[in-house]
Amino acid sequence: MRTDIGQVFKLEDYRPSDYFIPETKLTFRLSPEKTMVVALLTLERRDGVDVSAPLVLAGDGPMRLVRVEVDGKALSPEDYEATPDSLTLAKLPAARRFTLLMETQLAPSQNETLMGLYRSSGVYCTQCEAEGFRRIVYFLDRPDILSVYTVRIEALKSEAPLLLSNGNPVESGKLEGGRHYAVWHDPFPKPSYLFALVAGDLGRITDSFTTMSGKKVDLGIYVEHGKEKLAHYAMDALKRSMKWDEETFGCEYDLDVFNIVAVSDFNMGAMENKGLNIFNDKYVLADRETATDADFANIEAIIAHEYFHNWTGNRITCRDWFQLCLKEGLTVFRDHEFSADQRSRPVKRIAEVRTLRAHQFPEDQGPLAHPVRPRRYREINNFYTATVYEKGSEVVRMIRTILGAETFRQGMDLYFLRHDGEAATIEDFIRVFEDVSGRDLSQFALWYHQAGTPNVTVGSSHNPATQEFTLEIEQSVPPTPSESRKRLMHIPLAFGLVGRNGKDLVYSNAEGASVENGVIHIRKRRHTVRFSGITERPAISLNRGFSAPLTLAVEQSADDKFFLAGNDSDEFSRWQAFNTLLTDALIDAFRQILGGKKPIFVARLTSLAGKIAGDETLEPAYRALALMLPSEADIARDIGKNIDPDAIFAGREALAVAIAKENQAVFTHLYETLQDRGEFSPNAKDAGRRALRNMLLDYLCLLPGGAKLTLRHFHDATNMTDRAAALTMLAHRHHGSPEAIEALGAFETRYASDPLVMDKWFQIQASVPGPQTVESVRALTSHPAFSMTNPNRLRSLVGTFSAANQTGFHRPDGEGYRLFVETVLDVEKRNPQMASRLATALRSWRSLEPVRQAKAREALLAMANTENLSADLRDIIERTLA
Ligand code: 0A1
Ligand code: ZN
Repeated sequence: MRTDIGQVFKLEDYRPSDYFIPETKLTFRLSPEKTMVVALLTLERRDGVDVSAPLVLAGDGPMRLVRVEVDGKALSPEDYEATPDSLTLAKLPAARRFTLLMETQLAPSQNETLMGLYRSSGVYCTQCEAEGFRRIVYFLDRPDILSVYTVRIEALKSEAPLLLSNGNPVESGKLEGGRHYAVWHDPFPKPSYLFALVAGDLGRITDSFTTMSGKKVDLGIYVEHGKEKLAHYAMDALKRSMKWDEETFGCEYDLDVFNIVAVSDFNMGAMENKGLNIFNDKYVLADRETATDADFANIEAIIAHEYFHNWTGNRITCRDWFQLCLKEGLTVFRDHEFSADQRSRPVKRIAEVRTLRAHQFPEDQGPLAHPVRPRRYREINNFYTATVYEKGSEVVRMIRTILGAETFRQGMDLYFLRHDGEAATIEDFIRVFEDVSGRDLSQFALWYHQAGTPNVTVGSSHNPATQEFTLEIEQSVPPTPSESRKRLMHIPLAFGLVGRNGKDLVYSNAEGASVENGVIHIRKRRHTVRFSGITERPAISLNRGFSAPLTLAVEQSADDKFFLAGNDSDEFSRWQAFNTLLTDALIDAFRQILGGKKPIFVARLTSLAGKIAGDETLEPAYRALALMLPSEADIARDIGKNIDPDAIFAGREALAVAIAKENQAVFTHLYETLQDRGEFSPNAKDAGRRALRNMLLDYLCLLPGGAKLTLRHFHDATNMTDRAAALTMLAHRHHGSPEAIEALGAFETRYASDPLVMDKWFQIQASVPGPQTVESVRALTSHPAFSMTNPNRLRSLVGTFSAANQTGFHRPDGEGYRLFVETVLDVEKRNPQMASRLATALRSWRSLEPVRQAKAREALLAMANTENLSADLRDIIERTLA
């Protein structure tokens, strides 16, 4: 484990390497305890670099260096200096090109970090992003070193009949002693983080895809034997992704084969290794019996995401890790667009914004805030964040909003043309859009460079005499760690002036800001924007489609909000209007409860929920999202400080009950009519119907007889979506009832041998609200299906408890935090990356009320005062406390 040495990496320190590695030849002789790796590198000194310049290669982990040769001649140990994290060669040949051979010895079976070469259920696999390759062999392990790889893998055929690496297969054959080999060659120069190897005994499904230029690509998905039938949805998603990328961005696949391997021990979702994507099996395996509609949608999105990286990430990669958003933000944008095209655009947009607010906003508003393109880091693993990914995607979306779809596409074409085969920067990316549009995007670029969620406040007035409608708009960006003074942003604010008939009013002129194609461009602190020719006072619909990731405070009457919630032609803003009304009511309820009062809700609000539920002009998936109350975390974020999670919970439950009571008849009727008929399909339409029906049940289960109704739903379920939804309602809303106990038991018996489904069972129990859940989570850590070493199990139980159970985790006596600290420190010994991800659950500790805040601080200090913390965990803890 790399312990913290306090080294800070800075963007401004970037220097090109003195040496390049045009060619890399690797031979792996695989064995669980003793794997030998021979790396033969062709090195090249950069023009102008002195022959005396030392070559410093990066290393990490318990790898043993057994041999070093330069130009075929063995070096003795005094000719080089090898430490666990570097190999330095000071005396090198005068020739510009020379070879370096290194042999290392590894023990993949002992590797619990899940970085570098490790074993998952007996399968050899690798994870090299960001800095895992250096755990295999010393290397210039940085993304701007692009090399052509040839990989030979040797293994016992009985242990590993399957031998995969990047690129195209070249050769394979038998060896002595029951061993065999395969050689792979990847003609596309790539950085080491995209290297991959898989060897093991796996089942597979195959298919093919013919690209737009008529080239046939062999597709393979490899899974545990017996799980092949669960991989067909992923295969279908892959073929749809390949087609979509050709049609939408002109991006064609470039190798003869494309393989995906599902493994059960994986720190993240998946990895885009060239031609050989490695996936967390959670994002590959699915059928109606084991996967929810949300799982299907995630699989589709992640398969697409990794595939899209082939152009945005692999063909054009990042110059350094500060540019991570260059590949991630852009690729998330692309996968979002793909899902929007495959499913429902407005529903997808609402879901994206909910995720952004749930994960990125708290990050941006807390101690871990950082720009989309950070300027410094201590541990790059801690920058695979919602800011880099999700906000990074929003920034790309804003570029498209500003330029228009057509010019945006021209910019993307230019990006591919100009930078193919390169390691690029955010500046390169912005420049292509400036070049195709002739616009100056320098102020806009602050979205990449400045952390924090901008606040925009808006007031309005209408003068019937002059027929003028005026908006007073003001922007501010709150201070974030290490950036106290902020510059003014260029904010594209999409808007509509909605008239009494629900249609947007047409104005004759707008002044005070540039207003183009339904977008106000805010660039100054204050703008007074005057629209002329406005005969009636409109309701203003702002930030339509969530055109910019900001928090918006509009001075607006309740009448206008209700009007927009029923009439805005922009579906996102219409959802937003109702959601704002719900949030306002929930914040008010929170205050009432803290003041010792019973919250009351206006009938106008609760009955609107019934109208939306039954509005046949809206698609069911949309109605389901509208009826979903803001989460406890959403409410806490909007309240901002002095958070008492118990009061938030009580207020939210009270509103749910009020809505259920008000609409019992409508909801019951709809619930009956929406019942599943016919064949199961995970398509968006059927999933939407299930989502609405389960949302209605979520209310009905609160009424008398609700537990019985929900138990019937559970037993009648013919798919995992309905079964898991009913189980959640019983466990959360009828905790400890005979119905809940029966359903939890039945689920456990049915799925005891399916780890991915048992994850749902852990997740549901870890998120049961209330103080008793700490004890049940602790008890569940001894359940036979649980494992402290498997990231999916850990995330399901401890991750869910700490990140998604507000009342349980933030128990006022600090017991939730104690369990959390124990687990994080235990996990850290094996898998620092996993530990530091778990540890981010305390990032919003300063917004808690004083008693909980003090306990949370104690927990953070307990971790901070632990000796020999990994670089990963120390970085998170110290920034959280700073
Ligand atoms: N590039 C991957 C994310 C990823 C990053 C680090 C990993 O190491 C454990 C794994 C995956 C993606 O964006 O999907
Ligand atoms: Zn990615």
